[in-house]
This record gives sequence, C-alpha cells and structure tokens, in this order.
Amino acid sequence: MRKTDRIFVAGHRGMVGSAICRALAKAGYENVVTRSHKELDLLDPGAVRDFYVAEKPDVAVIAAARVGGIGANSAANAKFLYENEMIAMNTIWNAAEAGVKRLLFLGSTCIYPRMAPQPIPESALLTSELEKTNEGYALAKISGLKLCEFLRRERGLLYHSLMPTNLYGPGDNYDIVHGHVLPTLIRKFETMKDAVPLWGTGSAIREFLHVDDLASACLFALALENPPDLMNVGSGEEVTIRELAEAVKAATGSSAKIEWDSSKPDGTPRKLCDTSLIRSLGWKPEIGLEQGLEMTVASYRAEVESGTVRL
Ligand code: GFB
Repeated sequence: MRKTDRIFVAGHRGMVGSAICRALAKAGYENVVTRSHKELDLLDPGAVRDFYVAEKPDVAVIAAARVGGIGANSAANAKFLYENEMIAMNTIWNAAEAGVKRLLFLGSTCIYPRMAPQPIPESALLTSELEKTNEGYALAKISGLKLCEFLRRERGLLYHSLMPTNLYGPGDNYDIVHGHVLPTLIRKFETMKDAVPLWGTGSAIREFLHVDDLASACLFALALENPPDLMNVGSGEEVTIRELAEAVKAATGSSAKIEWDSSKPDGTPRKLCDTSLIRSLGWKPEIGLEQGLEMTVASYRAEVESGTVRL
C-alpha cells in the first residue's frame, strides 16, 4: 500500500474503523475516503456499487458490521446474519466488480468452532459446530472471508482477512444489554454503587485486545506483499470473566459487590486465538490488559464528560 493510495474505510465511525483511521493518519496516509451511514447504506447493493464506481478507491478496509455482545447476538441471530452478510457481500463483491485491487476484511474469532483446539489456529475454520449464541454473526463473517479467498484465487485480487479476538478501547458501545462484556463491566462498575449484577458463572475464558493494537495489525497486514488469506489477531493474554470483573472493579476504584446471575449464558467456554502466524511475520501487540483497562476507563470517563459516549 502506498502513501498516496486512496483508501476506503467502511465503518469509520465505529470503534474499529475510527482506530484504523487514526492509525492511517498517524502513519501519513492522507487520502482516506469515508461515508457515514446516512451517506451510504452498506445494505444497499446498488448504492455500494455506485459508490465504488464513482470513488475508485485503490484499497478498501471493511470494518463496518453490526456488532454486539452475547446478549445482543443471542437475541437477534437473524438480524446479525442478514445485516453482516449483506455488508460483507456488498462491500467485497462490488469492490471486485469496480476494480478495487486490494481489500482487507475484518471478522472475529467467533468464526471458529465452539470446541476448537486452544489456542485456535486458522486451520480450525469449519472443522465442527459453531457457538449457538453468535452463529448468525459467525456465518456472515465466514462468508465474507471466503468471498475474499475465492476472488483472490479466481481473479488474482489481493483480498484478505484478519480475525481479531474480543476488542475494547475508545468509542466502544457501553450499552448494558447489548454491549460486549468489557465495556459493559466498565459502565456497570462506574454507575452501580452497591451491587453489580454480572452474567453467567464467570468461568468463561476470554482474550482481550486493545483496538489500537488491532489497527496496527491492519496496517501491518496491508503492507505485506503476499499476506495469508486469513490471520488471527490477539493479545495472547487470557482471563476468566471473574478475573476480568476484579480487574475492572480495581481500575474503576469501585467497592461494589459482584453478584453472578447464572441464568444468563456463559457462551463459548474458552476463546484464545493462536497468533503464531501474524507474529512469525513480524507483528506483535503493544498494550497489555492492565494498561489498556486504565486507558479505557479514562476514555469512558472523557466520553461521558463530553456527552459522546455510545450507550
Ligand atoms: O463480550 P461478550 O458479551 O461476548 O462476553 P462473547 C460474554 C461473556 O462475558 C460471557 C460474560 O461469558 C458472559 O456470561 N458476562 C458477564 C457478560 N457479565 C456480562 C455482562 O454484563 N455483559 C456481557 N455482555 N457479558 C461475542 C460474540 O461473544 O464476542 C460476538 O457474541 C463477537 O459475535 C464478540 O464475536 C467478539 O465473547 O461471548
């Protein structure tokens, strides 16, 4: 990717897209093209086709998606499948039709089977059943990465994908019902003074990656001349949800009591991705969970203060 390339970042207002735009600006890429949801509906194939034909980007980064935590996903698998499938198909297929030479598609490690070997290698894809709570989202992301793979093989286009583990950072969604666990816990500990109700048993194991580390992985992957079709991106740092809760409690300075609600789902028992492929090529994360939590509690407070927090 050259500094003069015209780069379309789909989903630039989301946590991931905005981190990628920050990283691109910092690295001196000035020709970034963005469209708000109002300006371009990614669910509309005709609008997306017309956009690519008119704008002719050299590179596209697909960071747009309907995302949410276990609550949002398990309550609306149909919507998560439909919208994410449409976004993936429209943005990838129409890019190819319009002659976009390079494209990076972002997914999630929930594409891997529920009982995948740990840490999960890229080769675990489609080897057994998916986790039911986010099956719709996972199926859409699998379609997207496969479309990239097929277009690369059949048309020689440099379309490839990254699968990040659970992300967090500035601009996250702090909605208590629909958000991911880490931002939701920050909000709960910041706003509930006596008791904090948490979901499940606390035994599920997750890996968390700061979104600025994902953005650095995106720029790294885009600089590779012959990137693998699919690479995992993770921090390698695992915690139980119980340990995460204690860490968030400490980072927020809360003294509230934690109450577990085991009627709520734990989801995938363990989700640690094998990042040996991307690390062997030279990328590594920079922000550990303790530091990342401190930064994110500070950005949450700043977002609340300025009225920009997403709830
Ligand atoms: O981030 P999260 O919602 O989703 O984390 P997944 C869910 C884990 O945190 C479960 C526990 O073990 C929950 O029982 N948990 C405890 C809570 N308290 C809370 C709470 O207040 N809110 C939430 N949300 N969880 C998502 C997928 O899976 O991961 C998406 O649904 C996507 O598709 C994303 O792949 C990265 O880690 O289970």
